[in-house]
Amino acid sequence: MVLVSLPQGTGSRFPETIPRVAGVPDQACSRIIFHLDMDSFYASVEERKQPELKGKPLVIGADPKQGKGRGVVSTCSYEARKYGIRSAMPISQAYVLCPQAVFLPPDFPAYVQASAAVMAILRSYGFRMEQVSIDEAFLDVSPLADFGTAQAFAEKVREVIRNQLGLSCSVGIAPSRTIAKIASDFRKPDGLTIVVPSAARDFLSPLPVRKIPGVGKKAEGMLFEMGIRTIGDLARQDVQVLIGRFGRSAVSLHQLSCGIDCSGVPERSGEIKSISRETTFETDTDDPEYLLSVIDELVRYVGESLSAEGLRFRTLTLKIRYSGFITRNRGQSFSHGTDNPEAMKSLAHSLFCEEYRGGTVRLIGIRLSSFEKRDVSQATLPL
Ligand code: TTP
Ligand code: MG
Repeated sequence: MVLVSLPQGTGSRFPETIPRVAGVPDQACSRIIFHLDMDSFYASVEERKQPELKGKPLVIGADPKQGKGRGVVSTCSYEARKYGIRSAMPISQAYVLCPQAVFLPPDFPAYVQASAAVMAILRSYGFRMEQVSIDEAFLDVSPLADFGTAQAFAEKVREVIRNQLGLSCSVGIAPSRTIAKIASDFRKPDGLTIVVPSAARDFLSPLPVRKIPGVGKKAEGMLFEMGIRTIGDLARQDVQVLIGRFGRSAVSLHQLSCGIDCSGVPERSGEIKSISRETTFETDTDDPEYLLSVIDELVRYVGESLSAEGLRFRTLTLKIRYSGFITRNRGQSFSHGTDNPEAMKSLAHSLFCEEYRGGTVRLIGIRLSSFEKRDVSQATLPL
């Protein structure tokens, strides 16, 4: 566990308030946000099924076909990461980096089931909760009143997940959602990082700007050109200069870099509006066959989430972002809800064939929306 400046034995001294931000009441910022992210999730579920895989480099994704395979890495164990393998990397590249790794195809039903078990544990504590992906969720644990109690709570949750599910996770606790997310990533795997309000700026300062959620390769490149590499560099930059370069969104980015951030956990709207998954390529690609294989993987992923939620969808939207940052969304709706995987796949393929006229692609995504509850007594609707 990493404890960032939690005053010794003084849990009850909290909540502190962070420096006042113009126009934002102090109260809005005195939150305690908990973020949990499972460690190498798909790979850990596979290791739980086959314990003999533990300690070996393990890659989950497309078939590498002796280095000739298409498709991408979904994730890999921390042992495989030592070889430079990462999520979204072409599987052929992963094979070159570590041919002796164990390569396994994804077993989505197993991951959806493990995810549901993790989320049920988190939900059982009764805090406001937001699940943001298959393996991560935020809780607003402000009712615990101080960071010391929140730390004890996080240790308990991690122990329950380890004992009941045999899986490890990393947790960040901080005064805001964004800082909690950065904190959970700070000491992965199996880490716990607490950032009290007064330590937020010092915690963020040495981290690379890329650690800020939403700062991707492109924004990172622009910041590098300005000589900004760390979040501390960003904090020292004149905010007007940043606005000139990035627009108004630079204001909250700059405030965050100074440790000032009020993002919280939204009220659960009750109904799921969409299920989506996207992949940003390590290297932009213009290979349609490869793009289709990635679409198949994304379709499988959203399809499993759809069935875990007991839903049918009517609208599928394909998103393609080209290298020049032009983004195109193309969607189509069925007249009836369906959860048929083949229907999903063929619609996604036909949208791709309509949309794609060549050019290098940076990101591709699939979104399902317009849901209906699945009637369990009904058979799967045909296309
Ligand atoms: P992540 O939480 O991003 O990754 P992870 O849990 O494997 O590893 P970490 O310890 O760094 O958190 O994603 C959760 C799962 O989502 C991951 O196990 C596989 C899947 N996934 C993909 O299929 N493709 C992707 O590009 C990414 C990033 C994740
Ligand atoms: Mg994870």
